[in-house]
Amino acid sequence: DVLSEIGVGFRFANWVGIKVALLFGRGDRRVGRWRSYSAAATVVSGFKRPLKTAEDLRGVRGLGAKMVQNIAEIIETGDLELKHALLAQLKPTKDLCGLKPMKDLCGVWGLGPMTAKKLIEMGITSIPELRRRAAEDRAKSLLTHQQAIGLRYYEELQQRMQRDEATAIVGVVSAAVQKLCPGAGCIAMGSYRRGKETCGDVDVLVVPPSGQEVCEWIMQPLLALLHDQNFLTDDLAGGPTEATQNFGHFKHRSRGTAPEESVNPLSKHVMSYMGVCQLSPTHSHRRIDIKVYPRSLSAFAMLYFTGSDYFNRSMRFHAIKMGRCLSDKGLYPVTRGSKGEILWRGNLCKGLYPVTSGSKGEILWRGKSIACMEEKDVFDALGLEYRAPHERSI
Ligand code: DCP
Ligand code: MG
Ligand code: MN
Repeated sequence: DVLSEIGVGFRFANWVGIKVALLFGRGDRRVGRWRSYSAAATVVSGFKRPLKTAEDLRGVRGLGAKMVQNIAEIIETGDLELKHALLAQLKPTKDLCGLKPMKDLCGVWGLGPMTAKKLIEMGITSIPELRRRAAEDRAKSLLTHQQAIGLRYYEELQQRMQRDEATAIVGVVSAAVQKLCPGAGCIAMGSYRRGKETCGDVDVLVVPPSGQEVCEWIMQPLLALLHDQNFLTDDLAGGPTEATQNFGHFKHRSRGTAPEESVNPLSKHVMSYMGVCQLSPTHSHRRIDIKVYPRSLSAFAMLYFTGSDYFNRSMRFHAIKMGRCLSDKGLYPVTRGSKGEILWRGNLCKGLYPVTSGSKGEILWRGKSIACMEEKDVFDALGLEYRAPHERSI
């Protein structure tokens, strides 16, 4: 618990650290330290045997000698003296005074620290000020289309909704899906599936009817129908006018030596949409994410889309330790490179070879995905005990 407390501190420190680094153009070395505590907390919380003495941790991967010493201290005294020193170090940054403009501006959907920094340099330090300047800026060069939508609904999108509103929103999407493709699955993901009382947005996964492998064709007519119903009010990404093919599929670096099979041919049947919806004119605008996946990828998609993001990171970290790579589309065996490893060597020229060297952890080869029809199969393949969605909100 003490470790995860520091782990939670890490999440905060990491957020603040990154923003500070971007704001002042330098890295915060303390962030690295928090990262190792966070990793240790993940390892310890996933520890299946009873943890009685530090001896039980001997040989566990991901825990350094110092970390084992810290854990021994926690086991013996129930506390970690270092924790107080570390948390004390955090104090100056916990006061967000200087960071308030950064925090406020980054609250606009689609607006990241880079744009925020630019805006702050232009003297824009608050949402009202940003609204004034964006309205004056006739050329609309100040914000992207997405950021402008984020700014328009800033207050509404800051609010989390109650579960029953999310239920109603999924109901609208589900009815439209059934109309277009009877028998297709339409499942609420994200915080909703994890059983949270409130949801920041609504995440919906559409999977083909049983017996069918793909149904990505549904995305365009589904969006058109939901727009006609005045349910969708704005498109943020993957909208009907864009090619809705998923943006995130595996791009292999050309200099690598991965065989053809490293590209998952099913990923071209994945569709991803982000937008804004409204149940009725008296309801608030809400963020909605809709994804369509092939049947054989649905277990990986559900696992990813259920989250939490932190849980996903832990599971992916575990997969890496096992020489695998877990994504929303598969669980692959991989070979990773080490730092400085020579990936390509050209012809001898004036006594020297031109070379391309790799970085640590870079994927050099990726095999075919292990087939998993259910989420539990993914846990099994990774040697992990199954965790139900409501146990994934770490
Ligand atoms: N996800 C992820 N990494 C990210 C973003 C998302 O792994 N950087 C995955 C895990 C999330 C899921 O997608 O649980 C849905 O993303 P959301 O941003 O909608 O997060 P949640 O639904 O978990 O929380 P919220 O209630 O704030 O929407
Ligand atoms: Mg969500
Ligand atoms: Mn979402």
